[in-house]
Amino acid sequence: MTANPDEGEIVGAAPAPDGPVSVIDYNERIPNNVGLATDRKLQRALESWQPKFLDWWASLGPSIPTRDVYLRTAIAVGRDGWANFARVPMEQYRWGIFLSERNPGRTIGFGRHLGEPAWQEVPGEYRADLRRLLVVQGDTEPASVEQQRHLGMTAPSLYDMRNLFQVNVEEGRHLWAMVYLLHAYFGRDGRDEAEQLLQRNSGDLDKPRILGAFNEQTTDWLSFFMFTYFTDRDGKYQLGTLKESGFDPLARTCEFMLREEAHHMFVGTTGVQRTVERTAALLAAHHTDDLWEYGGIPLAVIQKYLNFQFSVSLDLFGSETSSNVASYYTAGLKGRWMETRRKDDHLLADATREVPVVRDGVITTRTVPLLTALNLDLRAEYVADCERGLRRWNRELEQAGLPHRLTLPHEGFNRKVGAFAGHWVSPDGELMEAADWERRSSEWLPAPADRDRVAALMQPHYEPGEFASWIAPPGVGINDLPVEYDYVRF
Ligand code: BYC
Repeated sequence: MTANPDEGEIVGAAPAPDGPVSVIDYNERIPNNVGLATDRKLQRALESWQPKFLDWWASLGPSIPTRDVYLRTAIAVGRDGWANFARVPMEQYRWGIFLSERNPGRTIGFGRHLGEPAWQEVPGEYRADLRRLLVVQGDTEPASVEQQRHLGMTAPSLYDMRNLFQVNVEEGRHLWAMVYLLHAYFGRDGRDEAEQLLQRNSGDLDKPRILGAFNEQTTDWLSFFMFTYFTDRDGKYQLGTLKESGFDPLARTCEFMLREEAHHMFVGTTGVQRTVERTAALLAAHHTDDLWEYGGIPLAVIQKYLNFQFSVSLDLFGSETSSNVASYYTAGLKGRWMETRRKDDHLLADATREVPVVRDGVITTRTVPLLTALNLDLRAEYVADCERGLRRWNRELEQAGLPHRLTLPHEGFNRKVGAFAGHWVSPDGELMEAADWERRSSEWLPAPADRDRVAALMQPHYEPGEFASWIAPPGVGINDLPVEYDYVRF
């Protein structure tokens, strides 16, 4: 078993359970650990949504036909033991509803209801806000599957293709998680929202997905790795705040989702790392930045992809100052990252924070009530986490004896939401005129020519143990299997 200390990710066999577990019943039409069989009305409602989900998966899920894939499926929800690995035909994957164990004594950890018992039902006054949070969260899950649907056609190896499909089935399950909450707790309008989650589609001009980054195309595997690194990481942080929610079913749902999310982070961190490793080896061997002819991706292009995905992911945190986030917090709906470990009053009524602002042609700060700055509080935690991966990637360059380094662009670069929207900031943080910025943007963001050259490298490699020229093989396989195992069969 191999643990990745940065991510808490386990890539080996599932450990034996050592805490309370609730076993998931796979004899049910919808596998679950929420006692669905005892609520006939809810069961019928979800069973009528299920075929629509399967139709959606068939038409907008992975487009490459496969016989079976070596996938991990949750079999029990407990502290540790929960994953089972097997070869599964993708269309027979058992999506289900899994919540972490209930802690009967749990109380609300922040806001005006601090110390009150966590809610098992939706409080009427917060119904609209909670529904909105669930819908935004739920909307991202199928969106990412849609964005990634053609990537199987150009997988750099069977190992990578398997990881893509693992991410996809889990995003599908995360959609189930939100749909369960909408059906179980929001009646008719929850059911309507659940329908809409399958009707909006990524990039659709008439019915796009709600958040910007989920309407961008994931055109190639470098984009995919950057997406799983930067955008899935937003997911990790947003789920972390919802895990603190006073609405207990949401908290328990997110807690379990976060366990699955760790694998997505792992795919991103190691995917970019292996790409950089290959680039570093080619750079060291050939002493030229133009690596295309050697089958590698130039570091400058990797940096452009990074700049793009980081900046669109920062937009996912909303504005630096937001009355929405203040009311979510005060109401006890959405907490802070690691809320329970924070040593303050968990009310934040008098606290303040500096937030960035562009004023009179300069980037400066202003002081606002902390409550309204909680999107920035979360974003700052996220950025610090992003830096950790960057250090890992830069170690590859260091170890190859190269002076080059990857960097995160300035928080104001390429932003469409918040204080920097409508301003033109370079990756170094220089405020520019729009025309100058536009003229230089192809130095900073992937230009069509860069994307074309990356796309040209994306040749599929479907022989076990074979890897594309632009990426190094991983150190270990999945679940203690060899790297050259046939993780996907056709
Ligand atoms: N695009 O007050 P503000 C994941 C809207 S990823 C478009 O600053 P707020 C995953 C905003 O809705 C995690 N619109 O925003 C990853 C508001 O509209 P209204 C997903 C945007 O509410 C990979 C207005 O602008 N989960 O799980 O404080 C693969 C004013 O905004 C955007 C969540 O996000 C945008 N980027 O914060 C698979 C958690 N940003 O109300 C999955 C749930 C803002 O005026 N969502 N707007 O009509 C939330 O907590 C909050 O809604 C947001 C925005 C953090 C998104």
